[in-house]
Amino acid sequence: MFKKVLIANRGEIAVRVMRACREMGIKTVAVFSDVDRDALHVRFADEAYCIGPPPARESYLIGERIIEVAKKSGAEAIHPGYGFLSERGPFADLCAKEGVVFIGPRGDVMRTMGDKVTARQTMEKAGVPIVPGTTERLTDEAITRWVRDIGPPVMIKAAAGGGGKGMRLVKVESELEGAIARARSEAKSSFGDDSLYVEKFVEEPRHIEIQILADSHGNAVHLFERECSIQRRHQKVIEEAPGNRISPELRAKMGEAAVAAAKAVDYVGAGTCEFLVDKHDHFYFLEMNTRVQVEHAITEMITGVDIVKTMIRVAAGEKLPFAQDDLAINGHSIEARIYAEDPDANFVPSPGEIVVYRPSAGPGIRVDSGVYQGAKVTVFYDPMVAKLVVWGRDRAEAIERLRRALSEFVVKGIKTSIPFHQKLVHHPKFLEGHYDTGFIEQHMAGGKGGPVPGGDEDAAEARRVAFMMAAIVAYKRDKQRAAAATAVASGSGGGDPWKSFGRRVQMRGGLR
Ligand code: MV4
Repeated sequence: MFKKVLIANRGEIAVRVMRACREMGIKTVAVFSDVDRDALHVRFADEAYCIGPPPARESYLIGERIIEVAKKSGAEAIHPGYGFLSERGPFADLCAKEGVVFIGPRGDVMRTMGDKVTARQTMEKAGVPIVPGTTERLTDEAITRWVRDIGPPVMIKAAAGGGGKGMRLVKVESELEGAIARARSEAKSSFGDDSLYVEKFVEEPRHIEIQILADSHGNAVHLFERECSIQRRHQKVIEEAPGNRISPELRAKMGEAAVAAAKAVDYVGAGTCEFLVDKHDHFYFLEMNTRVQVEHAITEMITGVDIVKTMIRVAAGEKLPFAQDDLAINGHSIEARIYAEDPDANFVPSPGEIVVYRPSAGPGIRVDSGVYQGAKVTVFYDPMVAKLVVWGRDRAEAIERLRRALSEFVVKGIKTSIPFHQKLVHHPKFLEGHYDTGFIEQHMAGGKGGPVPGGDEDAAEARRVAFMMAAIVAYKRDKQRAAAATAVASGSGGGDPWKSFGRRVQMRGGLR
């Protein structure tokens, strides 16, 4: 087993990975940007290295620098968490070349799944049902012909896309020409690749995903499903495991399909197959996420499997410690993602200092968080501050506990999405467990954002970028003032009221 692992991430997932490492007797190395000097993940690590300025592309996304820290610190492996470098094929390749173990699948597997057209071809060959549509990159003429043949409604999607970017719904043929043009230009500007393909539109779908784990000895298992249909503008808000109204037969079929998907690409590590499930319980492969996901914890709660420890074990070459028949569902789990956003002001980011922080606790509660009382939430990174995860013997008990936990969670100094969650967990449709991906739009006032991305999303992105630009200006100004005023005390521990496991190191010379 590895003796030391570098965690190339921040926030709650970095802390989550460090907890797995600490249980396994593995030393941890954190990396951090200038603005994260006092972040929880830095305090949690046995050692921590500053890797650059706040914008991710100048710090958390610089693979070469992170590998340099791995070598300098003697870490044998890198865990990428989610986001940042986690699904970048070139980074996994670079790790392999530099002799550092990447805790995740190979770069070529990420590329196969990252390109939606190649992924569809691969799944079709493996016998995994895909949404009816094309498995080639198409010219405008070919798209038009295909849509005339099969008839609307269809979805035009970017081959390089995913998560809803570069996607257009075409309800009538007259919309086609404009939709193709907009999808191409959005795909070009977002991904630098304007290749498109077409799928039949699945009406009122549910988003059901299957967690898989695979080792390098040819073994793969699934850990059942998660129901992730409650999303707002392609951002998940609530997830449940197991799903609602999923029959044992459907569960078995979807699980087998996900394992077939993993085996088709010689997958190693933790991954997730996303499916759309229609009204008739037909399911269709949508995409595969080749990383550990935010919502992995609810699967841990119902299976008792530590997904993060398992991904570290298989990355070290160990066999999966269980077979499919060893796995079963116990109870019900729900996650509420708590964001630093104002639900009463159209979910604008709400950065600032967390003045009071008192997370929920007690029976059936797990809180995975990257913050603490006194910590600052900036606009540089994802606004999720905590995951509130509950477990109950059945769904009714899980909901009781979620309501209780939401009512006792205290965050002051910033606005959070907690009030939105409180409304949501009292909605009759939620209580029935009878909902699809249209839930927030149809049932939650103020949760604007349709099933199809449009100008709204661009506006939200523009607003986020504007926030970040303002923050960079303010950050530089504050830094200059601080430098002029005094030489800053270095190292950790001195007067620190919070437990820190290790030392923070300011990289010099080669690094910055
Ligand atoms: C679809 C679809 C209906 N039909 N594809 C949205 C994000 C991206 N991963 C795929 N998405 C969708 N693709 C076909 N052929 C509906 C969606 C969709 C959706 C999917 C999962 C979860 C939430 C969603 C919200 C709106 C639309």
